Amino acid sequence: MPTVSEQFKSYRDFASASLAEIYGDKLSAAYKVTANTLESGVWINESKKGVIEFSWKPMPWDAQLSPTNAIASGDFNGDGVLEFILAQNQHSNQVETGLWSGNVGCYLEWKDGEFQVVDPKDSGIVLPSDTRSIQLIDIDGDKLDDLIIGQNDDELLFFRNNKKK
Ligand SMILES: [Ca+2]
Ligand SMILES: [Ca+2]
Repeated sequence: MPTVSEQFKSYRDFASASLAEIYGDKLSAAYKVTANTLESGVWINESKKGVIEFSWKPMPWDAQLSPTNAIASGDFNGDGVLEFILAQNQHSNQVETGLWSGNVGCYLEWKDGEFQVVDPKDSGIVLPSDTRSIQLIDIDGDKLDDLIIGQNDDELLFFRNNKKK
């Protein structure tokens, strides 16, 4: 809605406006949907013989700071358990929404049935832009998965897994 920037001269005016003030009479004709949760998380398969069952496990608060566009999982540290790397943020929103740049990506380990957030200075994974995709690929032929990360309107990023064999 390009008219929003003309209609509201400050972020304060926009932030304090009601939906009716922003959308006017178009609001009553809008298609409405509802969501039960907006959290990022995983479905855990807890099926037993003859009984299919999944449980929902939301990711920790750190992972909820920005929308997640892609997730890669792999045993990046070689301990036999999967880790998760989240590509996050969104910079292509409409003007009334603004940038969603709440996180620098997220690296999660799984320990004792819970996600553990690994600090970016320890994981080496820093993705502050609008990251949209993650692919695992062994770039250097050492049989360890490395990462190629796609960013919206920006260069590709390569992360080499430097875990010692
Ligand atoms: Ca692991
Ligand atoms: Ca490699």
